[in-house]
Amino acid sequence: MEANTLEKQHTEQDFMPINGTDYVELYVGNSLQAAHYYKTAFGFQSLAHAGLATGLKDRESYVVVQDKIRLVLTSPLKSGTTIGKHIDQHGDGVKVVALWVEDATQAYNTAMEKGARSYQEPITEEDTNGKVVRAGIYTYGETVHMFVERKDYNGTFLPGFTKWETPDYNPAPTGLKYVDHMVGNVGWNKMNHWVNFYEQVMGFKNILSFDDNDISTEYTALMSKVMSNGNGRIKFPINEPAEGKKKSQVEEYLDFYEGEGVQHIAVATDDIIKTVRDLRSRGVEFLRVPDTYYDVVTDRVGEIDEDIAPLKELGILVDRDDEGYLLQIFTKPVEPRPTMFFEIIQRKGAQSFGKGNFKALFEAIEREQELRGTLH
Ligand code: TYF
Ligand code: FE
Repeated sequence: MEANTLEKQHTEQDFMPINGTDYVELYVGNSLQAAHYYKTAFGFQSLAHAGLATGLKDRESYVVVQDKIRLVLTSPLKSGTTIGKHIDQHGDGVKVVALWVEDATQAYNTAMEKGARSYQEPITEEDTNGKVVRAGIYTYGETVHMFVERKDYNGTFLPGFTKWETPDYNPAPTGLKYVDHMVGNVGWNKMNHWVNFYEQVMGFKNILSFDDNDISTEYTALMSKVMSNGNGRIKFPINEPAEGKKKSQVEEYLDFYEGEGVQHIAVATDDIIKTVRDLRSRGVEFLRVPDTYYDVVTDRVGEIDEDIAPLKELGILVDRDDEGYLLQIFTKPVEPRPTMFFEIIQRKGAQSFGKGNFKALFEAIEREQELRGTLH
C-alpha cells in the first residue's frame, strides 16, 4: 500500500517521527481562572480535569480544547511544590510542549542515546479507555518535551483525567485550529546550542535563519533560527538577544521570566479577520503597527484576497514569500510579566514567518517596552 511505503520512507529518514503537538501545559497561579480566561477570551471548550476529585493531592489541572489545540492549566494545591516554585520563579508560563508520537519509549530512548537530559522515564498509565505511554526530556530552561503515545487510547484526554463538563457556560470557538509553531527565547549566545540540540537529539533541521541584520531596529536586535521536524508539523524558532542601543525584547523576556522559556505560541486560523475581530470583542489585546504600514502594504506584497480596510482596522500584518503569503498578528503578553504572548496566523501558501514584518513588529514591541519603562 502506498501509505505504508510513504510511512516507511518517512521513518527511515526521520529518526524521531512526530505526528504533531499533543498538548501544551502551563503552570499558572490559578488554573481554574486561567481555564475560564482561555474559554471566555480565546474560545476554548472545557475538556478534562484532574485534581482532588480524581485522587490527586498536590495539583489541580484543567484541560481546554479548540480543534487540535489542547491547553493544560495546572496549579499547585499546597506550598513548596515544584509547580509552585516554577510559578514563583517564572510567573505563569509553559512547562510542557508535548509531542504526539507512535512510540514514546523509542522516542525517549533515542533522545537519551543522543544526549538529552531526562525529565521522566517512560510510564504507562491505564484506565477503562486504554493506555497511554509518556516520557519526557528537558529542552531550554526548565521547559520540557513530553512524548505522548496514545495509539491504544480512546479516552477524553489522558488516564487520570475525568471529562470536564460545563453545560451552563461554553463560549463559542474563535476559529483557532492548530499550533503552527512555538518559539523559545534562549540566553546570550545560546541559540546555536539549542539548534544543535534539536538537530542532534531530535533529528530536526534548521530551515530558516535570521541574523541581527535581518532583525534589528534603530534600537534593538535579536537573532533567530527556525528548527523543523521531518514532516514540518513541528516548527520551533529559537531566538537569542543581540546587542543594540537598548534592551532587546528577548533580553526583557529573559529578565522577567528569570530564565529561558517559551516566548510565543502561534495558532493557525482559516479566517484571520473573523478570528481577530472575535478575539478583540472578547477582550484580547493586540500589538498595533502605525497606520502608515497599510499605505505601502500592497506595493510590498502585491495583490491579496483580502481587502486592506479590515486588515488596517484590526492591525493584521501581511508578508509574502516564493510560495504565497501569510497574515499574522501578535497579542500583548497574557500575564502580568512581559513574557509569553500568542500569535494568530493564517497561511495562504507561505511557509515562512513574516520576515517582512519584523521591523514594524519589533518597533511596535519597543513602544510597549517604552510604555512599561523597560526600554533602557
Ligand atoms: O515566529 C516568528 O519567527 C515570527 C516573528 O520576538 C517573531 O512570529 C520573531 C521574534 C519575536 C516575535 C515575532
Ligand atoms: Fe511566530
